[in-house]
Amino acid sequence: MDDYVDIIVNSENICVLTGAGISAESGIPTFRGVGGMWAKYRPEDLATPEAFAANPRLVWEWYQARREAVSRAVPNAGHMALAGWEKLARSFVLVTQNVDGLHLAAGSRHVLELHGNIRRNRCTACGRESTMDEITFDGRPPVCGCGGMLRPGVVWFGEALPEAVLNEAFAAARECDLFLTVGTSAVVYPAAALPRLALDRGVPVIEVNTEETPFSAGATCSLRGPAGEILPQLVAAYASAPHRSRQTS
Ligand code: BJW
Ligand code: ZN
Repeated sequence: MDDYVDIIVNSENICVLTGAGISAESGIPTFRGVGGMWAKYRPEDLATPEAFAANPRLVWEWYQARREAVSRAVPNAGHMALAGWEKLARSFVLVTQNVDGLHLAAGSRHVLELHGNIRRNRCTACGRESTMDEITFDGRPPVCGCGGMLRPGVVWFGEALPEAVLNEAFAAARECDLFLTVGTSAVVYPAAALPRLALDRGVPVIEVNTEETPFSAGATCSLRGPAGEILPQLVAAYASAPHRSRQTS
């Protein structure tokens, strides 16, 4: 890591892409890899519009169980470190694939939720949005005031990501001078295109992950370990750089 501290501390416009791995230390299971949810469930059985149309009850049960885990979870040292980093950098955009809302709970402000938020619902008929606290789940898929069936407010395979949010994420990847990927297997598009876009511009891309990923070999630097341990070290180095201490004192 020491070889890359200079690159990190001299960066001012930072873009970070996070995935399920950053919330693993808050007790939320990842999708793939060791202990991942999809060792038990096939994504096409649960996270597609087709799966929902075929068996809305099964999909709702899965999401309600995950919502319970999310509502018990609190941000960990990795989330907190990113929230602190945002306060130190000139520009800091936090793009997340996570639907658990833990970056906002940690105090991060410039958060782009690419895949929606599990705490929200959307009516499949009128599009009205509601929160998870506004519904009761008695085993049957809940229904909107208009009579339409509600669905979780997340993005499933084959669905478009929210356009304005995605555009802002691409702009951040095009404008940053440092890009970090944290706790993502980097296999789901279009999110996985963001670090590749930064690399193609010659911008350093630092990966933080407990395991090797398909992106590791191409990354400028791959830091192997838990985000909750590595991110606080990066932020401490960033905060204590001599030129930055002068600016903030
Ligand atoms: C730690 C750690 C610790 C553990 N510290 N690290 C072929 C090529 C290109 C694209 C496609 C293709 N075929 C199909 C597509 C498109 C498809 C796609 O990318 N598929 C690939 C799988 C091939 N993409 C889509 O369909 C997207 N939409 C789209 O393309 O629309 C086009 C369109 C345009 C216009 C009109 C209509 C359509 C949508 C993708 C939606 C993804 N949705 C999900 C579910 C969200 C809801 C929910 O939560 O239920 O999003 S899938 C799931 O994967 C979830 C995640 O956000 C996403 C990414 O996973 P993530 O975050 O990387 O987690 P993991 O588990 O994979 O990795 C965790 C990592 O953490 C691991 O590496 C661990 O090692 C590490 N780790 N502990 C640090 N403590
Ligand atoms: Zn409705």
